[in-house]
Amino acid sequence: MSDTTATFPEGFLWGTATAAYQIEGAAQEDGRTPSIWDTFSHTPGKTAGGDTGDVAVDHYHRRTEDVRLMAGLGVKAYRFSVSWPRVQPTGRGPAVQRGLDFYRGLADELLEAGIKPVLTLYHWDLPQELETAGGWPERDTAHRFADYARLVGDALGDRVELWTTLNEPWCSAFLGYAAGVHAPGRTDPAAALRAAHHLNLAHGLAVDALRAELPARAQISVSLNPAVVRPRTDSEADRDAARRIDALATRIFTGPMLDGAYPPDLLDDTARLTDWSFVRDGDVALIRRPLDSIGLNYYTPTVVSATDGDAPPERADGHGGGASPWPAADHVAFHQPPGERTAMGWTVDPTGLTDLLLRFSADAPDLPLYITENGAAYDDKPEPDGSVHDPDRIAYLHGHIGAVHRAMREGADVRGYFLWSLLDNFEWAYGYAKRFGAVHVDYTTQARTPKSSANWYADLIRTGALPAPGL
Ligand code: GBH
Repeated sequence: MSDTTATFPEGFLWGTATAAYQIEGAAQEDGRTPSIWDTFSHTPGKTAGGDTGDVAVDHYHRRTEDVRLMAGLGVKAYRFSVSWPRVQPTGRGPAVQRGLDFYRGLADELLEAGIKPVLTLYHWDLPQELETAGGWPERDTAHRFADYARLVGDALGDRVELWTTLNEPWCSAFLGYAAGVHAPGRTDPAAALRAAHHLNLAHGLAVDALRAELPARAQISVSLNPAVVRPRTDSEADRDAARRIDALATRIFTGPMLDGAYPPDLLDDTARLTDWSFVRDGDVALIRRPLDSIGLNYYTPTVVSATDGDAPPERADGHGGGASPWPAADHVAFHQPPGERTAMGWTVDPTGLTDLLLRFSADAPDLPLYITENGAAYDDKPEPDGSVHDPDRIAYLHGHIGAVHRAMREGADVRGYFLWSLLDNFEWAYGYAKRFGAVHVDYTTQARTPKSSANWYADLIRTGALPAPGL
């Protein structure tokens, strides 16, 4: 075997990932009530083309076919999320059995197919009633989340071993409450910081709630999207801009979750917006609960520089001239890193993934790591014969899975990789215009067609070896 072939350990967990609101549809069936994403996507001007998740890719009715599709690819694990308003429509009170039955049935079908279910409790679909009561900026929402975690833990603890509390709390807090480009679409940076704290608290309370419900073999994790922040130059000002963004993107979560404190520099940087008095004595102890692993989602790095505050910062973060997702960081400019881009406009840079893994490996040496999301959108178009060729996606995956292997060679304890996404789906504010799937979906017929990347991924899973580039 040539030394350019990267071989992964036996038992490495090769998976695919999705999220409830992006794929399920059936928005009004079996007792489900609106989430903040139903409200947001039905508000004119919030999503591309006015797209909504009402139907999405109809996974609620095509679950069995989708599991069969994964079995055909030889996928070892499937990361999905539970729709909170399907299970607990008002965000309070007893569970709806039909809602839980859907996920119990899904887990059963996965287990029968030899696929490990990996369950995320929250991938952004807060029950609208809880937002109406104040949403994540309100402390009570964290307690509601712990109750919900208990219900789901009780219903699925016998079937699911791998649990994730939150997916990307950064997006929930800062895209949802500061930039307003995600639901609930608010643009209040101080509220976003409160939301971040209450998401942290929700995570910690949910870990305890799950531990109380789940058998001892269960593993509990959280999926973060730490920005891989690079200063544009080595100047002190640019390095300070990178430090500030790192605090807002990553250490605001890992500080309390892993280290037991909010970073002092974060508290200083944001002092003009809040005195952080919403953090009560004892909160950080509630947040820092023992975890079994960390999930990391990675797509592209972030390059920043300091501006003098006069010129409007060049924004390469997809938010145009709108409100910033970065509270109290107006003098930080975001730059498009050079290189090839995906259909999202995100630069392809696998070195960021190696850096991310090595950073977490150094900062949390006792915790195994999973890549819980990585992938790319491209403008895939079916050939006349219906087949879909996506060499760009294969190259992207090749580069990034190679980057995972590189981090492992340098000592990172990486246990699995989840391709985002199994299917083309509702890409949030971008609607159906951006296709992340390894499997193509025809949005008229709902027909599923594995793209060439799906077959490439199936070969990788089968052999456990990443061929040298070009093979
Ligand atoms: C993930 O979000 C989601 O978990 C998943 O549901 C989604 O479909 C997938 O990725 C693809 O988008 O421009 O300032 O927001 C990733 C969201 C996008 C958040 C890039 C950070 C860069 C900084 N990330 N974004 S900014």
